[in-house]
Amino acid sequence: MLFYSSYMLTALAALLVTCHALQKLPGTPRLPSVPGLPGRDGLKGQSRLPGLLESLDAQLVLLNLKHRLSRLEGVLALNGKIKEVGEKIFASNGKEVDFASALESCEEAGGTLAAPTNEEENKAILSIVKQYNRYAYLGIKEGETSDRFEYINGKPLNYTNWHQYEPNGKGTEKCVEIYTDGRWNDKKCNQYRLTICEF
Ligand code: MAN
Ligand code: CA
Repeated sequence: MLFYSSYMLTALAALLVTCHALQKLPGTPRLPSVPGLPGRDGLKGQSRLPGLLESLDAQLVLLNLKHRLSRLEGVLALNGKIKEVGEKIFASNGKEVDFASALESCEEAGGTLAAPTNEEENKAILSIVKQYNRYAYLGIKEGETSDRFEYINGKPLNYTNWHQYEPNGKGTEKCVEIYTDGRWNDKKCNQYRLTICEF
């Protein structure tokens, strides 16, 4: 998680205020040259200050938003509402429904069903499974025509954690559940399982 110190925000705000003050001075404002921005001679008859101010203002707004978001993430993580791994956020609504309904609620919320692509993600999903002490469906299905398990976006699996002797459904168990030990089992899609989404 990234933290933006209030010092950085204050420093940027101070710079912005200084620039505003400079703009009010009589005569053409003189600013040190900024790498990547056109020099004074590059813009005939107009100051590049307004553009610079706009860009600083946008950066300050962005920095503020990031700072606010990271604080919100901190609160949600502290309360055990979300698990963050890399760019992914995992969360559950605590509901046990069949595969199609679980996928639907995840998509309605702007995410999709959680599908671990490595051990770290599997552990994060497992921590939610343990929190509720309920098996959960993963965002993995057996292909319609192929007999291979794949992510629900159709991409091939790059990580698996099958339980011993699984998958054993031979085409009759097209969904995948994760047990409370983190191992996977191919399973019929009409069972009631914990909904865990990724965002
Ligand atoms: C049940 C089902 C199967 C699973 C076996 C394991 O029959 O959950 O999907 O493979 O148990 O013993
Ligand atoms: Ca099975």
